[in-house]
Amino acid sequence: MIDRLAAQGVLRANDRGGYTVPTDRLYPFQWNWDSAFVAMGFATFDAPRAWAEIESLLRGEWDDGLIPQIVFHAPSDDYFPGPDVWGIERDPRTSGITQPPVLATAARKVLESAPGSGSEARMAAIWPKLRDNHRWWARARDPQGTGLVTTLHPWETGMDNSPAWDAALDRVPTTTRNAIRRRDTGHVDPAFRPRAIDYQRFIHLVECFADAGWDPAGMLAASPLRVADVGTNAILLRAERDLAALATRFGTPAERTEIEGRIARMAPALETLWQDGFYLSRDLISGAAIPVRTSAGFLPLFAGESPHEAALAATLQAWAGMVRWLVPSTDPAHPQFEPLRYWRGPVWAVVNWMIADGLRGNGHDALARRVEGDTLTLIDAHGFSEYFDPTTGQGIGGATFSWTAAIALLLEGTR
Ligand code: 9WN
Repeated sequence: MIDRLAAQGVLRANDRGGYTVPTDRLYPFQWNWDSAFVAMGFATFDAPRAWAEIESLLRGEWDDGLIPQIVFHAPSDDYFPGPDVWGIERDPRTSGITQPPVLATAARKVLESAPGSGSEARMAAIWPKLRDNHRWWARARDPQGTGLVTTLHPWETGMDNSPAWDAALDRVPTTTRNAIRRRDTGHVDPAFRPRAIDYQRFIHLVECFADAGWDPAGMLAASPLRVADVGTNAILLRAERDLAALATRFGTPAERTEIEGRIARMAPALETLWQDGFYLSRDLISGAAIPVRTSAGFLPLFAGESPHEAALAATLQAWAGMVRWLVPSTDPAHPQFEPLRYWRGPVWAVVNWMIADGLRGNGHDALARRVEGDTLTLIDAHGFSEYFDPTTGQGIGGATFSWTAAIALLLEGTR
């Protein structure tokens, strides 16, 4: 049994006054997709606080509609790279890249879980910002209108050191102007974190974008890493569908038509990522499919109805035969699978929640229950850890993690 009060306590303890840090010390600022999940978690017991989470994230939105990966509401020396490495002068200070766009999905869920009590007014107030953010994705990251958005940094995928990015990252130089002063490895065992060379490339990319003046067209042109991430594209398509539903009440008919136009482009484009029996990200520099199966490849189920639901369910069953706990972040049969190292193998509760939702939406109730049940059992046994070893269940990374607590609250009651 999940201890609801303990889960609520994690969110309360990580509340820094209207925004929630992912966990104490390791991540001392507000992160984009973390806060979307956190808002849904808060909505299970405190709707006003859920809206505050969304509103505080949106205070970081840029005039052009970018919702940054990180909003640096208050200073902290506990994390690298801090605001000075990004060098972006605005108030509040932010990073200059983004993360998977779960926010419209979260806003819809918060609204539906707590109708009344001021929710409609708060939704109406944030509508223009959500709308502008979805326009930003289309304009800044798909200027040709292909239906697939481009990701420029592994941090934008939220799955930073996934083996899916290894080959694309190999082309990124390791030189940096900034000295790399990692703080994460002082909080967590380095064996469970990205490697030093990954960080050199992560920072090289940040400096490349700073040199482009954070201008979207300049960044796209200059970036030595450009991928169509299946996870980001699936999450964005789902978010567009949730935005379209919100538009019927909060937008204009023209805005709804505009969103439906994007959906009509994106849904078939997502299907072009189906290759060799799985959804694979595409390297947009080489043009080739990235032949690494990861948990992101199940997320088109979360985007809507998939013509490949049966094959995906069969693949997930096959993975279940290779590890004890679903869903490992990398195919356990892949040579780069590492059960303890961050996005190279461990189970992440937020990804499980999206996959389970997608399985259910595609008629695979039993498998959805298996994924939800594994998630709850892991949290029960090992606490609100950042991620879990899919072979032993061990909780790894930061403890008392906000998004893990949020997912526990969302899933409690499903079994
Ligand atoms: C960089 C906060 C974030 C998550 C990401 C996760 C990790 C940051 C880091 O932590 O990324 O954004 O420094 O490792 O990969 O998904 O949003 O929890």
